[in-house]
Amino acid sequence: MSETVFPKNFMWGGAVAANQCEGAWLEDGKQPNITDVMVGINATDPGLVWNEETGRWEMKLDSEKVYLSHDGIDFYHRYKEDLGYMAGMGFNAFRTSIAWSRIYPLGDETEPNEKGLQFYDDLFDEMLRLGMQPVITLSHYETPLHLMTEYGGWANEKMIDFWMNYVTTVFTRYKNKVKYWLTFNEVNNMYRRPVVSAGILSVKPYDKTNPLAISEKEKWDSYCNLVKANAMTVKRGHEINPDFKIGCMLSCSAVATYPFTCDPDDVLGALNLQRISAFYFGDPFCSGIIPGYVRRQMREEGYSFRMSSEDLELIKTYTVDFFSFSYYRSGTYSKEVENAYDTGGIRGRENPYLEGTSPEPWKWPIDPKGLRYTLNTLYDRYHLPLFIVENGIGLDEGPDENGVIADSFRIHYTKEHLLQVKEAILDGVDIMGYLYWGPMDIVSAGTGEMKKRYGFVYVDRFNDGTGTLKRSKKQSYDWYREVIETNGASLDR
Ligand code: BGP
Repeated sequence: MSETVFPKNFMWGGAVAANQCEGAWLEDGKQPNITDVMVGINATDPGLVWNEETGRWEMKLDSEKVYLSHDGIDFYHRYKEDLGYMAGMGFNAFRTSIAWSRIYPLGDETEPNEKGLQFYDDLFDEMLRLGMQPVITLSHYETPLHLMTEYGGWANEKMIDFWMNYVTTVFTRYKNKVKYWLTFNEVNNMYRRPVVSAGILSVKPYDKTNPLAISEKEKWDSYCNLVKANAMTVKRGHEINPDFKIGCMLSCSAVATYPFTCDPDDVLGALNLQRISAFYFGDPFCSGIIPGYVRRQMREEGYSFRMSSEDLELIKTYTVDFFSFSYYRSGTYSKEVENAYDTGGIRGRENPYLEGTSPEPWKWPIDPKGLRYTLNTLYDRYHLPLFIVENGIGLDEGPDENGVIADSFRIHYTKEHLLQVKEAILDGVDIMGYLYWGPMDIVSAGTGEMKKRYGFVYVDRFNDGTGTLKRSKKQSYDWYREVIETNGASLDR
């Protein structure tokens, strides 16, 4: 009996996103994407103002704010050093995104930006040279801003053509370098963060003081366009390279939503939350259907569902090859309280049975068994290979007087979650791999800060934008290296 439960071809590594690490936000032809006008995707005041003259939203950054993502951790210029650190841990896979607006800066061009294409050629070459499979997200909250201000983003079905032009370009360009593709990062967060998650702006706004205000019609039009585009992406990808593995990518912390009591209202509420937060995209992407509970929600929101029979046939035929997702924490549903949400998932009543939460100010609940629950729930529902492409813990930490970063809490968090991945493998769940989120410190998605550090590698940059950008190993670096080297066997020691 081999010393480990993890399959020998298990993909071990880490994940980042272009908008949270590359920087170079306007370099080599790149134009802004929606995250470039926000300090974190939870921001309630994006840098957009309505111009009555032009009848458009336009970018207006706040001089009082520090947009850390504009320089990120300078991955655009330092990726060889960073990938060297990743290779030092023995990664055989590395996830990042292609910034759509490096390839088609405005989004509606017919010809791509060669400098943008060349950057990702160089990046993927380096990953392959170091023995890492690229796992590439086609859009990680990175819709070109011009497509949103000019066309309304995904609320406009023209987006499907712009998207397919982009996807065809990068599938063709990298068809011999990239095998694993993810479509829309956490697009299911549309239910609470539609502007960033689904790349939508209201071009006929009912509230010209609030760019985040979109109508139910714009939301559901976007949903239908995204579901169709996802199927067309799978179709096109397999035409360009039949060996491509194309997966969806959903935020699934909210799948681990527990009923706070055995009151049927809490049980039904928890089921409904799983549906409206994750399954409403998982079902079309994986099972090729628009489920009845979605059509009921549409009806109750006054939206007349109008997908043609050809489109319904398309989404039925071209479902994804695997299901990838992020998991950070679990939550509870109680009919007694108003539930809140952030990049980690639902925040209802605190679960008294968990070991605790991450430190202030984020206080994300720590629930490793929630990952085993989520893996089994998703596998039972979709019977597709599952790929954990985000799991990690953000901590406010720094070097001690000897320059050591003793991040034992990160080792604890990651070990406990990996032990539950092992349990799920023993449960018979087909798991492709585990990519730790933020293997080097990068800019937080939710809050746009550097203070929330996920990395095994520390990056000397701070919320005020100062710092040398120097990289250094934390104690968890060698711990994770050994986990990979032993293919998970060291977890049991
Ligand atoms: C997910 C995003 C990632 C990542 C993660 C952690 O929603 O896909 O971009 O950032 O959240 O969230 P945060 O950075 O806010 O801690």
